[in-house]
Amino acid sequence: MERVPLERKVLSENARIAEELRARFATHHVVCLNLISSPGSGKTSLLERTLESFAPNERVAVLTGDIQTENDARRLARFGFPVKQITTGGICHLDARMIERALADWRLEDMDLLLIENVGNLVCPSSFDLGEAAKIVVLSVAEGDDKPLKYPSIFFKSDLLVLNKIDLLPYVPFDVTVAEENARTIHAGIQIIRLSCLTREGLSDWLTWLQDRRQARASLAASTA
Ligand SMILES: Nc1nc2c(ncn2[C@@H]2O[C@H](COP(=O)(O)OP(=O)(O)O)[C@@H](O)[C@H]2O)c(=O)[nH]1
Ligand SMILES: [Mg+2]
Repeated sequence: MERVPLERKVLSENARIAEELRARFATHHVVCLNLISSPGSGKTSLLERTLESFAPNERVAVLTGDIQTENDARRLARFGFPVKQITTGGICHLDARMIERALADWRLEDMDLLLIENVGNLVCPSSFDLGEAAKIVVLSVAEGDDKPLKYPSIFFKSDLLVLNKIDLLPYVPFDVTVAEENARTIHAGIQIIRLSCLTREGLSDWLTWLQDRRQARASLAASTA
């Protein structure tokens, strides 16, 4: 009985902090992206492929969320960019307060791209705004082409669907056309990139998408300067 008002209060407090974060990202011209997927779809792998493609002077930083362990931060720290693990200790999503705390000793002036890997979960993270410019949903072909219909909220709220592990298509009953149709049934304007973090096929499309978002932010900054 008490649950609904409490949930509403938590979400409105989260929305308030997220708006503050969004304003800070705008002031410092930081593009913040929130990567969401089930456990194991390839979020950390996509970040590994992304960071390894960047020159050492790229102004990028990563926050990675998990219920337990620092494993992902260790995997990502080897590329030399600032990386911080947020361990939620049982909570199934990141919230705006966690991001605010994690950023407390980082200078937004020093970055123009902040990549956030959310806790592996297709449901809860979709309800918590982190002040990001865009949510990105990663779905791997091992998960079934019906997932956009089963978990519509995250597909509805994401600007981009990364369809990962396409190298496995010969081995799994996954119809890419059906998956994409399902995603577009939920969100007609969703962009879709097919890729494999293993073979790197399609990776350049993702890097171009990322670069376009950064350039759009930089142009906006220049026009308002
Ligand atoms: N075959 C294949 N395996 C992948 C690909 N991307 C990630 N993996 C594997 O999938 C597993 C989970 O990946 P990970 O990046 O940890 O997923 P996360 O839980 O979403 O961060 C790891 O064993 C990866 O090596 C891919 O494109 N193809
Ligand atoms: Mg991970």
